[in-house]
Amino acid sequence: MDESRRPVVSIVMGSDSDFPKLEGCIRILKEFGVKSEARVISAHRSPELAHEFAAAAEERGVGVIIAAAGGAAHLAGVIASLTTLPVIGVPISSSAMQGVDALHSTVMMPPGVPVATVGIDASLNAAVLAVQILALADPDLRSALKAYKAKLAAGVQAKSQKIQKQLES
Ligand code: RP5
Repeated sequence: MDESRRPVVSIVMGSDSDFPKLEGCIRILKEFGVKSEARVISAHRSPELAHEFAAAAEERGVGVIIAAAGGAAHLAGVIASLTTLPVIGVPISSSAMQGVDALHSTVMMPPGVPVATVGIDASLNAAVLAVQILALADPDLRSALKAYKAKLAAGVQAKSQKIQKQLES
């Protein structure tokens, strides 16, 4: 594959029904200019594919894996058991338990096999964390992250000013 087109972040999800919850993740990675790919892989419905994917990811040049799943969410954990790449888990609120089940299934990993778990449906944070990991070896990404954080701070200040104006009027 043409090196410049290799995905650096691989986003995997348990079902296409999870895809709408990954909109924030995809947007942030695009904003930072980080190449990504998205795949549907199920730890339970397509376990061989999950194994194949995890075993080959590093060799394909993937740096960080973001794994999103709902219900009894084992996708991130299974992938983390088969690779030394950092795996970020996104619990999805797709079941009757509104993602609490997926949160516990994703975060409660055994010692030695971590999954960096973000909040329920918090795929945007998964992307920011992925960029922060990649930024360790990329000064341009580090600068872009500093600008992003400065924008967040400016947004808070603007909200504060808006509230103050409302109180004064
Ligand atoms: C999980 O089951 C998926 O990650 C999804 O959140 C949920 C429902 O999947 P579908 O029945 O919509 O395929 O494995």
